[in-house]
Order: sequence, then structure tokens, then C-alpha cells
Amino acid sequence: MMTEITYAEVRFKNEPQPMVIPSQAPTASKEKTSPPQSNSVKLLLAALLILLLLTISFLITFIIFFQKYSKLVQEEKFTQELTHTMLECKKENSTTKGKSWSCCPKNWKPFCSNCYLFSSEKKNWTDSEKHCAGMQAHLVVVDSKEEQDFINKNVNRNYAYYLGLSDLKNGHWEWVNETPLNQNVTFWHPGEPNNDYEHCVILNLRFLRVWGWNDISCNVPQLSICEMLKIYL
Ligand code: MMA
Ligand code: CA
Repeated sequence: MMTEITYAEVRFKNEPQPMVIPSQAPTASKEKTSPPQSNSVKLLLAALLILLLLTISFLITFIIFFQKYSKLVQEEKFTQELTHTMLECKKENSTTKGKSWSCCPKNWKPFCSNCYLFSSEKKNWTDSEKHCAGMQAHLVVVDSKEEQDFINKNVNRNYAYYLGLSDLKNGHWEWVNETPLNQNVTFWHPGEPNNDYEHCVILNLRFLRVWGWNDISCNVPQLSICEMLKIYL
């Protein structure tokens, strides 16, 4: 009794021939289809990494060059700003910002961190200050007894000298650098200042031996003392 026939193998005439796949074909195709993808990802990653490294090194180089360039520009600017072409310099033991030479313009006298010029031209107070300003300096500001003593040793006893002290601007004694007069550091001659119409201060000799301050009219031509910070190179 054959009610159920099972055909194990039926071949039709037009049935397409089964593909013969070589035994190694599956592995080869695996390497050719999915690996190409991961390879290109790897390549892309490598390219990105190289690009990143290049960008970083470019940035570092740029920063280094920029720093060097701005330093150069600064130095150039500093040399251009130097009004004084003849300097007298001294090697300093303690260096300021890596600069080991402290200089004063020729004919100026050094004291502490400043340079002083004892002028030889008589001018009124305003023109005296302008003259100092034209040399990147200002009329002297006396901050201590030591500074006043240094000045006294360098002035000519036959003359008087304008200081950077006046009450022209605000009605009270003020230095040209806008610091108010410290009442603990003054060297007025006895009885000075004495006249409301005298707005500028000179240093002069009295009784042939004492140097001190006196207020006078600002339009009287006098010698003067300029002061500037030492130049560090
Ligand atoms: C006197 C004295 C000073 C004043 C001058 C003005 C010679 O000194 O009074 O205080 O400034 O005169 O010339
Ligand atoms: Ca006076």
C-alpha cells in the first residue's frame, strides 16, 4: 500500500543547476565583503589621526612662532621708543625680567632705580616739565631724604632748580606724577611755603650752606632737574 510517496530527490528539466561553490569560497567571500568595510574604516581612522596630529603640530608651531614674533615686535617697539641713543650701563647682580644691565642716558646721573638730569637751561616751570617730558622723563619727584641728599650733592650752588612740585592743578601741593606731597618727606626752608601767589617749587641754597625748598612764581626762568626710571637691557 503506497499511500504516501516521498520523493527524496526530484530534478526538473529547467531547474537551475545548483551553484557549485568551492570549499574555500565562503571564507574568501567573507574576507572580501565585510573586511573591506572594516579596512576602509581603519584607513579613515588612520587618516583622521594623522590629520589630528598634523593639526596639533601645526597649532604648536603656530603658537611658538606667534610668541617669538610678538616678542620681536615688542623689542622692536622698545628700541623705537628709546629716545636716548647714548646710554651708560652698569651690570646688575640681581636681574629684572632677565635684563641684567641698568642704563642711564649719557650725562644723566644714576641713583637707585632712577636717572637724573641737572639741566643747564633756564625755563619757566611748565616749559621745564615739557622739556623733561620730551626726554621720556618728568621734573624730579623727591620721595626720600636719601634722594634729596643725592640731589643736593649734584646741584650747582650758584643756581636754583625747579622740582616737580606745584599747587597749580588742584590748589594743594602735588608732584607731577600726581602723588600728593607726603608731609613726612618735605625739605622746605624755614617759613616756606609762604605766598599764595607762588605755585611752583624750587630747590635753592640759603645762608650759603643749606639746600631747601621755596615756593616761587611759576613764570620765573630757572634751571631744573629731570628724573626718569633707569632703562633695563
Ligand atoms: C623771598 C622769600 C621767598 C619768596 C621769594 C620770592 C628771596 O626769598 O619770601 O619765600 O618765594 O622772596 O622772590
Ligand atoms: Ca616762597
